[in-house]
Amino acid sequence: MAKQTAAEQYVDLIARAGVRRLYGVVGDSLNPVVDAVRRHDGVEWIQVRHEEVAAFAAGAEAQLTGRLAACAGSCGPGNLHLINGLYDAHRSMAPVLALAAQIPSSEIGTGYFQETHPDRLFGECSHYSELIANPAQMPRVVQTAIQHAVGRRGVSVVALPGDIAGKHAPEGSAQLAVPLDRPAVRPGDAELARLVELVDAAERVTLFCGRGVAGAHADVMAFAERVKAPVGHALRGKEHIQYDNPYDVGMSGLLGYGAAYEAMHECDLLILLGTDFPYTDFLPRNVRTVQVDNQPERLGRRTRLDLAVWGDVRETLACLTPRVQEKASRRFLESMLQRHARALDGAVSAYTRNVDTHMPVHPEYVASVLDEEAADDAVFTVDTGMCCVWAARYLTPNGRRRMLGSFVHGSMANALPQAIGAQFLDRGRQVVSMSGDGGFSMLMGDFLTLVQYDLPVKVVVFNNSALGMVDLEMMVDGLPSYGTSYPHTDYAAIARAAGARGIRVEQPAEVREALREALRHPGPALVDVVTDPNALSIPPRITSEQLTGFALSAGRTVLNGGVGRMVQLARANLRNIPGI
Ligand SMILES: Cc1ncc(C[n+]2csc(CCOP(=O)(O)OP(=O)(O)O)c2C)c(N)n1
Repeated sequence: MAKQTAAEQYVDLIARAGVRRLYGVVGDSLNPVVDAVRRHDGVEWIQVRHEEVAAFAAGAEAQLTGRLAACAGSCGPGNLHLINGLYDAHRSMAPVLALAAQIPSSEIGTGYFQETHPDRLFGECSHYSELIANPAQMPRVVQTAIQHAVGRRGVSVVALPGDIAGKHAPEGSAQLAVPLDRPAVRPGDAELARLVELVDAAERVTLFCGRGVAGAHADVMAFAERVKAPVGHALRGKEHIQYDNPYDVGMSGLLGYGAAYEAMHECDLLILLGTDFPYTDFLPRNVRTVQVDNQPERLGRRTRLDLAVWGDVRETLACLTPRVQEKASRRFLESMLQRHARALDGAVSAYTRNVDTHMPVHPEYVASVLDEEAADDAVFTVDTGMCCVWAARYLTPNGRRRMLGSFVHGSMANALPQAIGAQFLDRGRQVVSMSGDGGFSMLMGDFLTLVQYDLPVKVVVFNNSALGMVDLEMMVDGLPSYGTSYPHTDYAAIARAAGARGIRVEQPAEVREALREALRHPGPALVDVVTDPNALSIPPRITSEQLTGFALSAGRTVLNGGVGRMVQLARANLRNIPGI
């Protein structure tokens, strides 16, 4: 094999680890790597407009596939721009390898032009962050970085000075031993035995599910049936557990709805399955609680536990279900299903009145029509802000749709960049970015990336000319709105000027046809819907002490609003109850 440069070896290694795209912006110290990508058949360079977008896009790919994805930034400001997207990827447990190009190695430590220390800077948002100071480090440091990202699920960063990138790497092909399939984590026998005892001793069991139930739908359903348990979820559990679920009692949390809160507080055994749900005020204090998670550091950090079980949800339930006694009484389950249906019946009427004539257009109406018109396997990316509320309540999961957001890191402007990553992964799949006007305009430059690569992403801008979520926080806190409004902007005109399809919607009657037209359009399209900034009603029981940003809250349903097709699902579940 011909001698490779360190840059060539890097690209070869990531290609072998399954990386197909390297997102980034070129520049000086990064040029040898980008040139190596140009000459490599297996990896494509994706030229974005802002490195933060590169990191978000790689994070989206990794979240959708569970496989390694990659991004890169040039030295100093170039890689510094990656940081927010890398935080998001890391906290979403997305395996992402970031290449942070570094200034010439001879200059490090001298205050040189564009000098930063990426190996230190990225320490907090990565499992591994190392400088390659000698080309001989190349294969082993990159392999270690990949193994950290894949094995521990998060970000790894390799800092590579431009001069080292251009030097010859050690001869011979680079080594790479990356296990791609995750092992199952089976809980210990003693923990399982104690869990069986607790379940058998309980009369009313409730399950509360987070993202850790991914891939365990059938196991959760089988266990819920055996112990007649209502099943609630956190936002990140929704896409994995709410569909085909006769035990569904909705979502808990600030954006929650339905009877999840009641089911969690009125049971005598609460089992937290694969959730790191952070709002402790929503968790009961006087209920026996078990937590199951394959990351032991999460056990007990949100609430006091009677039992901590270190294991995969799937593996744990597969061991547990056959060992626990089947419960005969469905009384608790049925009463919670009824409470859930009643709660949703009340909620849905909050916005459906006059919705097709209400001006400005009600954002909940847009979300509900989008839910009906979007494909059964669509990927929705959801901006932080009010779009999270609309997505939580109106997107109907079915096991094939996916929903990505910045649900742990909570960054604005995530939706468009994540849509870019999702669409590169599969150009044939429908990808819809639910963008706030604040979020969209924050990283709007990368709308041009859609046009440049003819990516058929559909951007739906909920254009309320405001940082609406913050307006709401201020209102609840008794503060006057300040620093939250924008002058009105016609994003459809901007989209058209950029060379994409742009559709402006000001009338409710236009919503459905505009969304249909955009979804049918073969290329990038943006639907700019002028929406009502006063879209949510706050229940009177919320006081200023109770809500400080997202941090609060002792209430059950904090934000009132509709709940879309979930009403039908709740009613359908009631049909299975005899006598109703
Ligand atoms: C990068 C970043 N900056 C600021 C915030 C604080 N913040 C959270 S939501 C939000 C408003 C979002 O406004 P917009 O995108 O217009 O959506 P809306 O809530 O109006 O639907 C702000 C400023 C944040 N989460 N992330």
